[in-house]
Amino acid sequence: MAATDTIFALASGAGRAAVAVMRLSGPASGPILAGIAGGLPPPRRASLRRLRDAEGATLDRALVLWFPGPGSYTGEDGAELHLHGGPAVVAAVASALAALGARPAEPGEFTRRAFLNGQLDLTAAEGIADLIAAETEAQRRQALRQADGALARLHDEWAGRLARLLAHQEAAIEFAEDGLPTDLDARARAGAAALRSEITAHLADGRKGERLREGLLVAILGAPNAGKSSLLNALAGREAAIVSARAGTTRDVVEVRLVLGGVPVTLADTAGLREAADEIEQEGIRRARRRAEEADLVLAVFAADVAPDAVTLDWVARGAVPVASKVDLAPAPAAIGGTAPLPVSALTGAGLDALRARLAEEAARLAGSGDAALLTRPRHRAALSETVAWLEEAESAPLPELASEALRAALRALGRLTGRVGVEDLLDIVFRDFCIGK
Ligand SMILES: Nc1nc2c(ncn2[C@@H]2O[C@H](COP(=O)(O)OP(=O)(O)OP(=O)(O)O)[C@@H](O)[C@H]2O)c(=O)[nH]1
Ligand SMILES: [Mg+2]
Repeated sequence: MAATDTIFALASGAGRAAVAVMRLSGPASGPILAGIAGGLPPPRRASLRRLRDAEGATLDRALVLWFPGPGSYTGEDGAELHLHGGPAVVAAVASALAALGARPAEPGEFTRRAFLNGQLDLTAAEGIADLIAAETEAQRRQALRQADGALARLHDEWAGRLARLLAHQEAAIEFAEDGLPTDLDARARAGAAALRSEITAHLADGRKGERLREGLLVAILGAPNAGKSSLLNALAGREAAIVSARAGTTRDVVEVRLVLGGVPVTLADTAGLREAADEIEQEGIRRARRRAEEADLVLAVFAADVAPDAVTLDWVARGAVPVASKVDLAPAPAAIGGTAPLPVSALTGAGLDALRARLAEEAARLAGSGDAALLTRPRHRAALSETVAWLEEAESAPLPELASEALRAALRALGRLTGRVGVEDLLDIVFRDFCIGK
């Protein structure tokens, strides 16, 4: 349903800037633009205009653009005002727009309207939100790919196949009623099995897309005094955590943000693990364990001049990357728990480049490079998991009618990915070119 009100918002960032972009969308955009700019400019061309309020006082001289719908971002009539970027200019123009009948937009409302007007699907809208939030190169690539419709195309291909399977299944039911033999039921079920294994393979992506979107968590864990905080500071390039010769210095989780291999990484320094008497330290150790459990990757740090303790060995056995610190004091052991540790010294800087390279490699393995059409949100995973469950149901349903119901439910679940295609729309398309002689 088309929106009846006209909205405006500052499209550029708040605060002082050379240019501020005010955006308008909705049915009254044309009259409002004409009112403030002294007439409508030609469509989609920048024109320099004097903007005036209702009393005729000049507000600013600005570049204005007129975007008649439906070929606009939102699909509605819209406009842009490229103002001088001072807060007072922006405020004056905003009140003039409000006086002409527009209202301030809610967050995301322009893109919401674009979705409701069929200009983009839900995954593309999410891609645009991610593109605005992207902080690293790999995140930018992933967001752009999704905004360009990579996930939507995958969805369309699967939905098209599923709709055909459903059409076959329904034809099988009708032919059976007419007493005609057919293998349509068997074909539909085999097709469901093939589609299910394809979607399942896509779900088994190691949450790469989600990890890249959210960033990775790397926890530094180890015994007290192992040199964990010194390592965090060395990697961060600043004294983020307190370092001292006293065991049990770090009590809370200290986090720094890094970019490794194009992936945003939160590096968390934690309290040294030991049987602590002090209740503050005990709480710190509890937090350290919790952070490590949540982490995508754990660095198990031990000092090269002290044999690694059982807790460190245990984390290495669970897949943590062993790091031998303080190698300026003693050589690193060749292996601990069957794995060669990475030798580093926070004091001399030895081994830090190799550790950074290893972390970048792990980040790429865990989060990808943003170059594939991956699932980027839990809701994508939920929609596809439900689709898979219904497909399984369709394969094993005892009656063709039940298989047909399950396929219909699978199509509905899949449609939630893009929020765009209803089951009935797809069936119309399929039945239009699916001649079954009836
Ligand atoms: N020689 C040498 N000393 C180091 C190195 N890294 C850390 N140290 C020293 O080891 C001691 C402990 O360092 P921290 O970084 O505080 O160790 P930690 O693992 O964070 O200790 P807790 O927070 O108590 O668990 C300090 O006296 C550091 O100066 C290193 O690479 N070489
Ligand atoms: Mg510490």
